[in-house]
Amino acid sequence: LSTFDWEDALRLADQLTEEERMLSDAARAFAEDRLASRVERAYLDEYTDPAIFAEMGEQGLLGATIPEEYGGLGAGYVSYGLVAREIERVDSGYRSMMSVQSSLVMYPIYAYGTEEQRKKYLPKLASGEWIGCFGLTEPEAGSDPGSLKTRAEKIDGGYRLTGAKMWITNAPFADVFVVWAKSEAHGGKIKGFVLEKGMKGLSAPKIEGKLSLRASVTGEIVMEGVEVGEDALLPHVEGLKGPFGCLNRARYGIAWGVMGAAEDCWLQSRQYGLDRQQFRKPLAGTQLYQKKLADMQTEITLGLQAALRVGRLMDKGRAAPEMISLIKRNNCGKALDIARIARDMHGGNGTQIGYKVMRHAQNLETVNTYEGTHDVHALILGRAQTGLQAFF
Ligand code: TGC
Ligand code: FAD
Repeated sequence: LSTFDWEDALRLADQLTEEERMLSDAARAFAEDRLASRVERAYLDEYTDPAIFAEMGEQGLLGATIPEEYGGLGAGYVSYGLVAREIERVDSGYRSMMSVQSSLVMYPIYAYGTEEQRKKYLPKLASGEWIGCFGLTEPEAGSDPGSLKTRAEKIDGGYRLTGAKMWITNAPFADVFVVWAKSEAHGGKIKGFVLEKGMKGLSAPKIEGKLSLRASVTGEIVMEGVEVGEDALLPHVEGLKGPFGCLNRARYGIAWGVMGAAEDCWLQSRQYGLDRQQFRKPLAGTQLYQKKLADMQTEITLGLQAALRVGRLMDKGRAAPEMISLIKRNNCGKALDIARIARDMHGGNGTQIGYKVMRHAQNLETVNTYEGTHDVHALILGRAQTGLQAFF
């Protein structure tokens, strides 16, 4: 039998290719050097530095799975997941910024757009020169996006869009807006449109006062009769499967990302327990403390292993959306539990920004909610095994 590496209990690293390990190491170095140093101030001030996009772009971390001819790395989905894990080890908000740009803006333009749209948008989104956002959710359509109300009317040479989107990551400083609307010219079916900052009737006010993901800006998208040409339409998809095709990829990345945040909480808690003495012994020498550390290690190890399995299947084109629901739901729920317990294990210090665990716990509240809540993914899995839909 071999020795046990407590930090990598099932030897995840051995299951990666040399290229995957290199990209993961580069993402970790970037996150430590460029993101870790600014996150506390950003979080306290509820400030998002738009320069982060260009810095991520320089490292090749935006649209990693997009082919090189459009500015991506042409990397696989395991690589994309490893990047998400390293960025979210620092902060879920920074991972949000990266995954919206990559999976929710670049992917639909690549998969559903024309060659002209790909050439116009993808290289600038990959470099971070342009920032993108994805508008699906509305004030009255969250878990049920099929009931969205944004309308695209047909006008001479294009469309007129009217409606409002809510809770949109990156929106207040976005240059490119991928929005989903019911199009009268397509029998009322959902179609995707690419809007640009500065269009008449388009605005994106910031939503103030979030107590979660404070380093990632969130806004509304207000469309008051925004007129666009035919070239704004994403022609190659119709219906809810358009936005869901993007969400499959982003949800998969989140399943890796949250494990990064959970690992940070676990490692912080272990070190804190070794350093902190109460009752004349280290906290880490108590049975209760060790049980919590063992639970964290177990859930993180299993969650990463499951994410790797789904990533390998995605790279072979064999992953089903329900597999992604399973890992998104499990890993978000487990990461949130781990962060809350880590906060408790730090006692009073756990409330301080410098100990990180409470920031992770606050962030993971959102991550457990967006891209399909914990319960919505349970209903997707329940429907798959019973054949009965329980949404309504
Ligand atoms: P349903 O009848 O199930 O499906 C309607 C059509 O969509 C297709 N479809 C999918 N296609 C591909 N992948 C998937 N995962 C798909 N899920 C559904 C389906 O085949 C069908 O196609 P067709 O051709 O037959 O019409 O739809 P429903 O209305 O019953 O939906 C139910 C439900 C709950 C599953 C779904 O609406 C859901 O997942 N709700 C959650 C909403 C959500 O995830 N919103 C995310 C907003 S974006 C966001 O949060 C970004 S945060 C990013 C960040 O900052 O990191
Ligand atoms: P609701 O759908 O109203 O759900 C409220 C509660 O009811 C939840 O617990 C839910 O599980 C439960 N529930 C709902 N339906 C059922 C049911 N049938 N049975 C049982 N329980 C049910 N959206 C975008 O389009 N783009 C973005 O970039 C984006 N970024 C976001 C960033 C942040 C910080 C946040 C907070 C949200 C973001 N979202 C974004 C929106 C996000 O996807 C939604 O908040 C999420 O899908 C849930 O919708 P809702 O908030 O309307 O909650």
